[in-house]
Amino acid sequence: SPVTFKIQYLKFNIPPHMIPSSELILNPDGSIYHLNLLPDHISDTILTVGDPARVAQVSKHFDSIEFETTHREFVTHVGYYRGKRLTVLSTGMGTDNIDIVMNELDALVNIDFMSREVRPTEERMNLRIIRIGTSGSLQADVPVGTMLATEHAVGLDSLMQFYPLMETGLETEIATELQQSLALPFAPYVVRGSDLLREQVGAGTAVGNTVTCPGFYGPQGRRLRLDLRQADYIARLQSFRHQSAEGLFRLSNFEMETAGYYALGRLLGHEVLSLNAIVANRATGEFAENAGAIIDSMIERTLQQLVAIS
Ligand code: R1P
Ligand code: URA
Repeated sequence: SPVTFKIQYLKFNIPPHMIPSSELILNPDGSIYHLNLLPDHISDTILTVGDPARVAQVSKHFDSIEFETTHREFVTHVGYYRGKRLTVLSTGMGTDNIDIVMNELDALVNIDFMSREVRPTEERMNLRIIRIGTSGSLQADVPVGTMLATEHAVGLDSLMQFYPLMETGLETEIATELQQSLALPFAPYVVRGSDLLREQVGAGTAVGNTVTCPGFYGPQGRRLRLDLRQADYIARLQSFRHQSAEGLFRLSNFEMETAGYYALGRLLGHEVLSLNAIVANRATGEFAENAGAIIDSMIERTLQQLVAIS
């Protein structure tokens, strides 16, 4: 409980409002533990990509790069695109990495590293975080080559077992029905992303609902040598529908990070948008021959939109 937590701190002479070194871990140069970044390094708009090699695919469009760093799978380039300061950062794969990225990005702007205190509410900053990732479509009418902005994300991973995410009535309804329809032994979490960012940065792209999976093979219904627990898992996802006053909800695509971003964005107060380049179609069995070109055009489009709205 919070009381036990405080008592434990006092035992070691740590004032309760200070975050101890074992939780806010800083490197000898003062940078945050995994991302290797100092607060001054980042901009208020951050583009995130899964693949470390995709960072340069984004920053090659920049007018100039002012800072670069690499630590594990986290590669960061900070620079200017048509006068706008942008950060592009790779996250690696999976929501376990998104837990690290979102908490550390938030710490960079909302925790004072000197005093180790959370900044007062009026000084807190809301970041704009835009994921540019690849994804597999679940529906035949969302073909390879589509650029899709996620409205609702469905988390099949366990990250939200550890945080008190508040879901809306609609999100809870969808989660409950999905658990039944998929016969899952656990409840998924459902979370809507930033409407503002989707309308601005995602303008002109398809809009869909994204399933975030804790794996690429079994959790996305792929079979190489292993059988799945449920042979009709993909069919169940494809045919899931929820009718509400807001319209008909269906699932459009699969990937591995979006629900973690949207849930932590809501909890921490950052605007988050997930953009998906559809490179596989699970209804038709296709994989894009030109995945690199699809991602390239999504990167260019996103950069242009960002400049147009600011
Ligand atoms: C799997 O191949 C990876 O591709 C997708 C998934 O979310 C997962 O990270 O995104 P990225 O292309 O951004 O890595
Ligand atoms: N990324 C995924 O996670 N799944 C796909 O099918 C394609 C890209």
